Amino acid sequence: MSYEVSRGGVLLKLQLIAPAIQENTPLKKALCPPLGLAMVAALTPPEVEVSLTDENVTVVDFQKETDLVGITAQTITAQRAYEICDSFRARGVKVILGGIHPSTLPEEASQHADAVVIGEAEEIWPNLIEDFKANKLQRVYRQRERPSLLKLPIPRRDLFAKGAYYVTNIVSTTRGCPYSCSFCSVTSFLGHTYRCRPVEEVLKEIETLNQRKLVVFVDDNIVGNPKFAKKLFRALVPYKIKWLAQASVTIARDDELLKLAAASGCQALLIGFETLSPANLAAVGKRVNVVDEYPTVIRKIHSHGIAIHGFFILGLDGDNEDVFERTVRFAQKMRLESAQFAWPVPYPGTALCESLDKAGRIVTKDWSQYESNLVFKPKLMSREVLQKGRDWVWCEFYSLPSIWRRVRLPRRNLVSIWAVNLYYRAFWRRKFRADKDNGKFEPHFVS
Ligand code: B12
Ligand code: SF4
Repeated sequence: MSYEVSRGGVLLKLQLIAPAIQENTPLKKALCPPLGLAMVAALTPPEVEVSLTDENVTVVDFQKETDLVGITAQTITAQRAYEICDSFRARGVKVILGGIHPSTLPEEASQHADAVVIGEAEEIWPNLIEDFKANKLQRVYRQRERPSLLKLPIPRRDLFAKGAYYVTNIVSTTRGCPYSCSFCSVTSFLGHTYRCRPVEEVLKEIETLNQRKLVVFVDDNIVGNPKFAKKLFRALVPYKIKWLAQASVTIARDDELLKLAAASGCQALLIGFETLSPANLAAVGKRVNVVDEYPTVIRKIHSHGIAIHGFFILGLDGDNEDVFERTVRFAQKMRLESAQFAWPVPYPGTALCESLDKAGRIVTKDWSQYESNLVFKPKLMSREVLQKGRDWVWCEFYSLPSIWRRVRLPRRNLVSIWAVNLYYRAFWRRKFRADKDNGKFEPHFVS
């Protein structure tokens, strides 16, 4: 018996949910909305009524009339995703899990869902909906080939909660990465090949954005294919947008590319420098980076008026206790506008996870702790030293004298850059205060 017949021809109601990443939600505002779910919504046949709940900014309504629930999960949200799955299933509602974590650990996800979607949804989702309607849902749907990025539908941004995000204009133009850094989930999830959307289709999507002032490209590396990037940047010039994206250091090796990025409205690049140690870089397989080049890369990018948000990892296997001071002084000296300092997180499916697991160095597989807690034993220092050192680096980098020294000079977007710095400063101060209340170490703020 088909689903329409059993419901007397009524519309099918699908609820898509992004689980909260932290306690004390909903927040007044989150950074950005879940683009993956907006894409799943766009892939859904028109006879299905779709709603989208981002638990970071709204409460999940478990009583809402719903025929099918689709939940996305990263590792950090997996635990919460499973709780939501279990609640809906206890009410007899069928639940589908998708996204990077269920794709990596489908057997684990299967224990909480009626079906698991492994990989990108483009080719799978419409068939899954047909199976659901015919009451023939399979346990696992696996993407056979990486979907082409040709003629992708436009994500259903109309489903995002209004006024709930700092940035709503997030756009994806490419998928995959030719590199394979041991700590990164991207290659195993999206493949080694770098797939690009047709530039004309990206432009059409940009034209649908409500206010196009600031666009964030969520690609892992906007310049992974320089030919594509140049075509995109040239085409963006007349749109007069401002944009941000992640990029590799290679952008500074190609003057034309860098010039075009600046001309097309690039305001800031998020760059994974990761480490100042060539041995660490080799060990994690980040072949694209050359440490000696970093100062030139930074100066060149700055000379085009583009700000840099640096990503650094502290506590890699070649790091001893001097990594903290060395890294923060470098980031300060180079006047990075902002930066993040993480410890290695052994996400399932990564080479890092496999090697640490084999060596018995992973201390917990409670996914909710991945990111917020140190979940592995570092090689050349104790866990406590890494914890304290990482916290000290954040305090030092976001101390007022440090912010002043790094960003005082007249430059583009000065107000936004200060706002980002003060946001990070406030965020970490709050966290350290909470840690102190819980009896944990509280680092000393320089000011
Ligand atoms: C943009 C982005 C962000 C943004 C926005 C996040 C958001 N609200 O969605 C911000 C900056 C806020 C962010 C934060 C974080 N991120 Co992030 N982020 C990304 C990035 C670069 C792109 C994601 C994206 O939008 N892709 C485009 C959309 C269209 O694709 P998609 O989401 O994968 O969805 C497709 C499929 O996965 C599938 N799908 C997804 N969900 C579902 C659900 C169902 C039911 C179905 C059927 C299918 C399906 O269908 C979609 C279409 O094909 C990815 C890297 C990557 N390439 O995946 C990292 C990535 C997802 N982030 C990562 C991490 C670690 C984080 C943080 C924990 C970082 C931190 N230190 O705090 C936080 C967590 C916050 C959170 N949970 O929202 C890791 C996750 C690793 C893991 N195993 O969990 C990734 C993979 C980066 C990496 N290098 O490893 N992130
Ligand atoms: S860290 Fe960057 S370069 Fe390395 S695999 Fe991930 S996306 Fe690619």
